[in-house]
Amino acid sequence: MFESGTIATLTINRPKALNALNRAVLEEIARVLRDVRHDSAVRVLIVTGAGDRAFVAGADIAAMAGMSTVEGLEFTRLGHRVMNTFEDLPIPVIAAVNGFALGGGLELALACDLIVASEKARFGQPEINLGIIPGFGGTQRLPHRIGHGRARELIMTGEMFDAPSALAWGLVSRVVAPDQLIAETRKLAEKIASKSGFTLRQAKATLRAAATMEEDAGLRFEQNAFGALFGSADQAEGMKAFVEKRAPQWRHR
Ligand code: DAK
Repeated sequence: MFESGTIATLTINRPKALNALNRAVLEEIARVLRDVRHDSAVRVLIVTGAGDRAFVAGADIAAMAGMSTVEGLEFTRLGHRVMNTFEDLPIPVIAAVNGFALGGGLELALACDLIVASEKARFGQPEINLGIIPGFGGTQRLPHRIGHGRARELIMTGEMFDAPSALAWGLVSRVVAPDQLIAETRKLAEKIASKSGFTLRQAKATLRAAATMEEDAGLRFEQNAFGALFGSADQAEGMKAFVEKRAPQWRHR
């Protein structure tokens, strides 16, 4: 389910199976993300789950149960492609986690820039209980977000954790009442969308470099991105507006 606009919302809509990700759902997400990438009107994307029980309860276990090695490989490739596409979107992406975010569901949230959680949210990488390990990027993205020690314990025990723990560990940036989740996430999205879209793209690319590059390369990346902003319409406008004591009128370029 996809609603477009300055702030677009992608809702994973398979509530009977707690929004578990099967091939059809992953392919649909990939299609929506292609549209988002080419829609210059969209400045922030919110991702959430349908219903009040789950964000995404993981990859579809019933569908995976009978997979051959080749099918499993194809499935994990498709999943990685979708997670990478989220991470590679040039605009900020916010996960609004309304319930269970387990396995592939937590991995999907980890591929987003920010996570806002309902007080009812429950997180975890329970794959170990199924005789597998996280297969959509969790072994790499979870330690980047919350540190190696905690990530090791969570992946090796498969234990779930709640929203206050997720906040304390820096996984989520806000925890809100369940009935306020979408409104609060939209408020955050609107605040971000009120900035220059062009500058936000540079900020996102540079922040990503912090996770994917060695520090000296990342610092050079920052210098280049910072330098490239000089000469942009919005750098000129932002500084002129400050001097003239007025709000900037962003041109998003
Ligand atoms: N897949 C398929 N169906 C699921 C599901 C899932 N992950 N999670 C829940 N469901 C379905 C249940 O089967 C049930 O369906 P019906 O029986 O009603 O038809 C319905 O959703 C409601 O669930 P429950 O009846 O179980 O509800 P409860 O409140 O009792 O329990 C729960 C909620 C979230 C604690 C429980 O459903 C649960 O433990 N679900 C599984 C969570 C989980 O283990 N998630 C991780 C999945 S593994 C790979 C690529 C990727 C991955 C791995 C490998 N390669 C191919 C290499 C990623 C793996 C994962 O994400």
